[in-house]
Amino acid sequence: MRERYLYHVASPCIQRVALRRVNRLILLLTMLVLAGCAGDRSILDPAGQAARDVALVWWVMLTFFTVVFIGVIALWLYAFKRKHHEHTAAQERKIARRWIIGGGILLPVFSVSALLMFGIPAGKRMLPLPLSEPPEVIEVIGHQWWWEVRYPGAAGGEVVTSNQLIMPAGEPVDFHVTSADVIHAFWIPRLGGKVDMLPGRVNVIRLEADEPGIFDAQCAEFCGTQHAHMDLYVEAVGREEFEAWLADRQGERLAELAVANDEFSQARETFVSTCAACHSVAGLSTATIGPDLSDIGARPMLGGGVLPMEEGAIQYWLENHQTLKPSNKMPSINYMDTATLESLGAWLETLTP
Ligand code: HEC
Ligand SMILES: [Cu+2]
Repeated sequence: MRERYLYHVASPCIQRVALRRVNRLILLLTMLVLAGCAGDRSILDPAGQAARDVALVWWVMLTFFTVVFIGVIALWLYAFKRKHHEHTAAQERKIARRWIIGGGILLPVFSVSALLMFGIPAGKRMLPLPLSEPPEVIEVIGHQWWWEVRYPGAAGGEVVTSNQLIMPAGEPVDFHVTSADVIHAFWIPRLGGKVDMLPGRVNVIRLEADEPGIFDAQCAEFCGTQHAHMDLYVEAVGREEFEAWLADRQGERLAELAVANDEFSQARETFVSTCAACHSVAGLSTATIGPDLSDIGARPMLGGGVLPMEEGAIQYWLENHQTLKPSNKMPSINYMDTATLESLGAWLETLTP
């Protein structure tokens, strides 16, 4: 009785409706999956040779495994359909051996070798092999939850910035990456990679951007509660613009900038007494517990992407950073009055080299 009832419910009409729903769901899922194929963080939208190689490996893998998948499904269906044969025990062993050697040894050896043929050259391109002209070196150090970026080769002496990475376009750049605390990972999806940032060890990856442009990057190894708020702004610019950007950030010029406005002398004093133990501003302090703030006014965002930089944003960060980015490593400074925070914010905003 119950069975008959169920049969009745699942009438062709209802089946069609269910099928339409399934179709719609598949369409929706496909759209969601495809939405990941473009955009600022897509490996399928490469902007450099290393990334193109990685994308090629991806397409080769997709094609190869689609063929294998269809093959396995076809065999599976065939196994259902074919007529049953009586085999002797010896025959069965022989058939089983054929499958083990063919499907278990030959097929994997062939497919893994074929993949390595594409994978090894792609990996080699990102190795720091000797070049006739040594490439620009940029050091990137991961912190919970921000990025320290250093340019040891800058013409007038080392340049330091945070949460932004400006690189020359159209030439290889060696990134020397490490970590100050836990394991992070350095990954600019549209340029290639990625590579782990390990405390106590420097890993090197060579990347190149074909053209000037802005690329998104994000820490790619879970590193604690605020891992998701560890964005890195990456911009590739022409060689000349790059040199000018570095020259603007020479220690002396930044130190002049920090004391340029007399109206902010109070804010500077507050900075030296309460912030300088963790932050550096060239000419005033040299700490590296928190991000270097010497050029903070010229950055596109704050707190690893929790706030876009605009007028008043720094004050907003100072007042709300523990709600914007809970348990980040900067202690709450809510005990300070609004006027102090406002002038601190306004002064920091003038630090635009
Ligand atoms: C105990 C160390 C410490 C002290 C003291 C401290 N900070 Fe911070 N600050 C940090 C850390 C760590 C971060 C990074 C937080 C994050 O994004 O995860 C930070 C982030 C910031 C940022 C955002 C930087 C960026 O690149 O987006 C600003 C601005 C800032 N601090 C200003 C201040 C000011 C002004 C003071 C003094 C009133 C201060 N901080 C005191 C550790 C400190
Ligand atoms: Cu992380």
